[in-house]
Parts: sequence; structure tokens; C-alpha cells
Amino acid sequence: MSTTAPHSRSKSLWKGKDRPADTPASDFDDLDPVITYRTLFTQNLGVRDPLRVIALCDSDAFYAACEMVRLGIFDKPLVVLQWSMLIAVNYIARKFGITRMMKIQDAKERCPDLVVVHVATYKEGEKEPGYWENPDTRTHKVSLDLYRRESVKMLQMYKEGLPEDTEVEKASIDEAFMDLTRPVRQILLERYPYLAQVPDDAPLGLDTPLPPPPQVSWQQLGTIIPMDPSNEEVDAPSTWHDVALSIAAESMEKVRQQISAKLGYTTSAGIARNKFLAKLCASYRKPMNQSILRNAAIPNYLKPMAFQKIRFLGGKMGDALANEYDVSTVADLLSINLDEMQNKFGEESIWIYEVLRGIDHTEVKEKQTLNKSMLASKNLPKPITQASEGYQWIRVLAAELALRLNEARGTTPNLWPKTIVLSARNVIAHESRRSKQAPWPFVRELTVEVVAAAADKLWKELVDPHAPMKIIGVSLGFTGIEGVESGLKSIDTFFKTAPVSKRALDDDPDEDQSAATAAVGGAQDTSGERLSKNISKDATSFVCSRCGQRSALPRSATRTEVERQAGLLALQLEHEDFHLALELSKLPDDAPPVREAGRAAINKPKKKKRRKESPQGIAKFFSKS
Ligand code: TTP
Ligand code: CA
Ligand code: CA
Repeated sequence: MSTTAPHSRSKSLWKGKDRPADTPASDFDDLDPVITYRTLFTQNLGVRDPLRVIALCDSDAFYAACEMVRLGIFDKPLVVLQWSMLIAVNYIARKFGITRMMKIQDAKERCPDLVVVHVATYKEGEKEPGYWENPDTRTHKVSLDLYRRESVKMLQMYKEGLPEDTEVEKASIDEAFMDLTRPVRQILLERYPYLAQVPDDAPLGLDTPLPPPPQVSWQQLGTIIPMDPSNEEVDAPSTWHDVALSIAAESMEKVRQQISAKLGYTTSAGIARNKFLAKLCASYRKPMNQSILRNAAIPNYLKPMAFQKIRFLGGKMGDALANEYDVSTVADLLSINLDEMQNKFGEESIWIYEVLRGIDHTEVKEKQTLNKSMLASKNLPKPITQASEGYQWIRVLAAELALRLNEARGTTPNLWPKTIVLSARNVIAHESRRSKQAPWPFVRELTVEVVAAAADKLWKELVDPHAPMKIIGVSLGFTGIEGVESGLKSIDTFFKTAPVSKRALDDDPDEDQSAATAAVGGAQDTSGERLSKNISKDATSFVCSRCGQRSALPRSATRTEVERQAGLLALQLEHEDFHLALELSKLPDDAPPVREAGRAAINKPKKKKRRKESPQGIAKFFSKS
């Protein structure tokens, strides 16, 4: 039984003159590791699995593609505009030399037939975003809902279309990482059943290297990044890792075709041994393509690359490296040994050292798909100088939030936020951004009106109508969004709701909880079937489950149904303020920042002011200047 001598190939690749004497011989040794039966049978090698296969799939000209599908336009140059900026350019338009950073006028000059689509916007008084004529930043707010929705569909298709056991991690609105290591190993063992058993004559038992793999035929599997870009004829015998890559490539090709057929979006993928390399090679040849980076091709692929093009090495860190060593390519930096790098840039710079060698041990991990917070914000083109001017924007933001939460509930039913937060940037006041929050009551139907009513109330608390103001930004958000299974308990402690419904009458406490639709929602239901225990029969008062206090609406506020609903909601919110201090202390400290561009993170409640620590070690190269 013969296997390729370990490391031989990678070593020969690095015999070039530029290989510095002090670079340990082990730099690229793991490119062709010996794979034994033990390796194959060990299930939990994790990120150090030598047969690890990762893919990154990114949609081509994503926003433009969404608009093309929406409009049914597939054969024309098209760009997506946000105010006067191009934010996405389809590949037909790119042929005219149109790029993202271009002004719309310049783009039209290059291509008079250009289809120009302005992103959808929210407009005051409208429940849903739309494509209006001449949207104006003074009166409209950008909506990315369509792209978010399509992104969710695509992610779903990856999950359904790839073999079971594939880990899928959303990486951005239009891309996802997949860890195919486990399913690929399964398929490998099915396809080559002789691997499933250690042969009787295996000299080292489980530690015997696997027999030589079959030569992989890469046809139909994508673009193979050559081992030697100057001579594509140069190739090497396949390794078992290549076989694994080819199996992953089959799965990726299939799912990408499914997405294209079902949703109409073309994608480009990169397939390699880790996330860093998968992401890097996904753009090797775009669009509609997948590129495969075999281990043997890694050195020559990385070496000539300008290291400042590598993600995270573009900014200050890249500049610091470039200045320190007066170099520009990855190859140049390979001469710097780990000690030296760590001395200069801190312990953590080991990741740079590794990335330059094509090593990345970051896991692909499915993040909680639901964002625990949701924020709608607007930078105002014309500052608010009177408190009354705020309500129009609140309605716009409320419409966006209501739509987004309801949509999220479409994929994850029973999703509910804990808190509603309103914040405003007042450039006159001492404190530039202030926010107010209130626990979010459990209403059965989340409408724009309900969200706006709660936000209006917060606005009144936040903004003193008599004080001078120049508010340049307003945002409205939900935090602590959870599925009701876990969330209801906390909601339940807010408003002890045990609706008098058939289910609630059952003795099963879980049933009781799932049926506990709402405090206010129960009251909304005029049939009386779901009236909450804590809300009075006539739905004009409620009893707080925590302090037992009854709060009642004044008679004047109960003349109409709408008045009563809004009044009761306001009353509950008001009462909950009483308990707010306690709840605030329970809010997670690490609420994830909202990542979409232009969306500021929700202000966390101010705790004790922490002294700002200056970043240490490598961190200082990433801090904002
Ligand atoms: P990208 O994936 O960076 O770009 P793209 O999908 O438009 O084009 P490519 O085929 O080269 O991948 O971004 C995805 C979407 O995110 C893009 O369609 C629009 C949006 N976006 C912005 O709004 N502003 C930006 O600066 C960038 C980079 C993207
Ligand atoms: Ca893209
Ligand atoms: Ca992308």
C-alpha cells in the first residue's frame, strides 16, 4: 500500500529562492497530510479535520438581481440606486464599465439604455414600502425588506438543498458559509466502501494511511485554480482531500442550480479547506461560477496576492505591516517569523501569520437566525426643531418595524420582542443621543398603529417640547426578540395572561402558554373568548401580575373601541415603566449590534460609566481613528 510521502509536494513548491532560512519547514506542511483510517473514523476533529471542506456562496449583483427578478427584466443593463448613489450594478451593466462608485449621470452617459431602479422606500402613512416616483430623502426612508426577504429564501434553500448535516452560516445579506465536512465524509465512505474497514493486512492498524485515492475528474464541477498559474499543465495526483472537495463541489453545483431555477438568482461559490480561503476564491471568477482551491494550489494562489487585499488586512493593520516591512505581497510577508510578528503586533497577530499561510481555524456556525434586535432608523435631512414634527417619522419607522417583525414571524412564528426603544440624536442637547424604552406588551396583532402608539408615548417622554431641539436622527427598535416558547415566560410575567379559551381551560400548562395570545390582544377580541384574567371584563382596566395593582382607564377614554385599545396599551406601558428599572438590568449586555450599513446600534441603557480602555496589542490596528 503506497501513499504519497507526506509533505513532499508542498515542500517542493516552497523550494523557491524567496523561502527564507528562518521560516520553519512546517509552514505549509499540512497541505498534504497523511490521512489514516483513524482520521477517517474520527468524527469530531472539528476545525483541524484534514478532510475539512468549506464553501462560501455569494449572490451575483444581489440587489440588482432581486430587482431583475421582481421586474422580470433579465436581458438589460440594470442598476439599483439609493438616492443618487449606485449600490448594485448587474453584470450586463458592468460590461459598459459601470461600477458601484459611479454617479448615476456618468452611468447613464456610458449606457443610455440603462434601467435604473431606486430601492423601495417607506413613505409616511403607507404600511408598506413601495417604488415611488422621485423618492426624496426628506420624506422617505430606504427599505431593504425585499432583499432581506430574498436573502432568507436563499438561506433556506441552502439548508434544504445541501445534504443533511451541512452546517450553514449566514455571512451577509447575500452570502453564506457551508461546512460540508460531515456529509462529504459520509458520501466518501459510501462511494468508496473499501475505506470503511481497516484491511486485515494493514501494517499499522487504524493508523495505516489510506490507499491512494482515485484521480478526480473536475469536469462540470467548476473552475479549478491551477497549481502553477504560469503553466496550467502542471498538476499533481489527486489527494483524498481533493476527492472531498469534488464531492462538496457536486453538492454546491446542485444547490446553486436549484437556487437559480427556483429563485432566479445566480451565485458564485468558493470551495476550499477553510472559511478564509473559500471566501477568497469565491471571487476568483464571477459571476455564475464556482471555484475550487485545492490544497496544492494554495501557495501559488496566495503568494503573489497583495496582502492588503485580504479581508482585515486592508486597513490600519495592512498599512502597519506594509510600512514596517516595506512589502506588498503575501510572499514578502512569509519571511517574517511568528516571534517577530508577535513582538511587533502582539500575541494575537498569530492569525495574520496563519492566514498568510492559508490557515484558518474559524468554525462555520449557524448563528441564531433571528436577530435579537431590530432597528429602523432615519437620518433626517431636515432636523426636527419642534416636538410635534417627530410623529410623522415615528409612523414611518413604526411601519417598517411592524412589517419586519411580522415578516420574521412568518418564518419563526411566535416571535416577540421584550422591549421597544426609541432614540433621538439631538445635536443641541448636551447628550447627543438619548433613548427611552418600555417593555413591549403582548398584543395579538402587531399593527403599525400599535407600534406607533407605543413610540409616540416614548417620544413624549424623550423630547421636552419646551426645550430647544435640533434632532437629526430618530430610530425605533425592538430588543430581546425571542421565540414565544422561551419568551412567553417572560412576557407572561409581565402580563399574567391566561386567556379564557378552550385551550387555556385544559390543564396542560404548556398548552396554556401557547394559547396565551395576549393581554391587549385578548381585550381586542370582542367575542370575549380570549379575555385575559388580568384585564377586566369590560377591558378598561388591568391588574399587574407583579405588584397586583389595578390600573383603570378614565371613562372619557373608553368611548370608542380604538380609544379604548390605545388607552389600555398606553396604560400598560405606563405601568410597566414602574418595573422598568428591574427589567433593564436583565437586558443582555451583549445585544448584537445591528449590522446593516446605516443602521446604528440601539443605545444600551446606561450603566455605570466604564472608563474607556485604549485598545491593546493588535486591537489598536482595528480601532477607529
Ligand atoms: P456584494 O456582494 O458586495 O456585491 P454584489 O452582490 O452587488 O455584486 P457581486 O456580484 O460582485 O457580489 O454586496 C451585496 C449587496 O449589498 C449589493 O448588491 C448591494 C449591497 N451593498 C451596498 O448597498 N453597499 C455597498 O457598499 C456594498 C459593497 C454592497
Ligand atoms: Ca454578491
Ligand atoms: Ca456579498
